[in-house]
Amino acid sequence: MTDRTAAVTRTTAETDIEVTLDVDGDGDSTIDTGIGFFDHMLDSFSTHGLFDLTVQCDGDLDIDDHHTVEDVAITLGEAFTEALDDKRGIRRFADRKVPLDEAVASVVVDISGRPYFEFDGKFSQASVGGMTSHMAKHFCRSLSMNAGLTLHCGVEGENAHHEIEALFKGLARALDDATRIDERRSDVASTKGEL
Ligand SMILES: [Mn+2]
Repeated sequence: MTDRTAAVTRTTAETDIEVTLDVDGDGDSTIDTGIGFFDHMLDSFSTHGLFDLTVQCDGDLDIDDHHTVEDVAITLGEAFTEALDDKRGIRRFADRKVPLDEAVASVVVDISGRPYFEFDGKFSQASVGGMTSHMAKHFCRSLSMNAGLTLHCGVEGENAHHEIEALFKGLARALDDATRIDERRSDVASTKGEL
């Protein structure tokens, strides 16, 4: 199998981002976005998806967390698109439910090349650390749009730290499953012949 890696840089007036990704890694990460809780979530995503991930973001946190979280998701989505290339042999579909104490997140994904996003649930507190809770939903949407994912997420609980962390873990596990190579499949998992 060829390497499934990517290195993507993205610079705008709002953020300056470098992401490297190895889909077939072992969960090593170096993350610095300037938002401690967001770093914790990306570290968790790497650990539970067994993705090697570096994220360096210099964003306009003097305004708020919006551009930083959104643009990291866009850049990470572009990295998945680049790393998965023609998506030959991948399982494509996956679903995971992950609990964290009272919270449960569900993630259903199709690496379809057809971006579509649905979200069911609310976060119990408005923010966690320096991250606005609704930006966790926006992260998933932006990842979906830029990695070409059909993505359905849901979350319930009483503690937003738990809710968001369960969501990132569920996203990691579902994407780990969906990106696995099925050795029986020599082509692309689509009757169209492409994804
Ligand atoms: Mn935590």
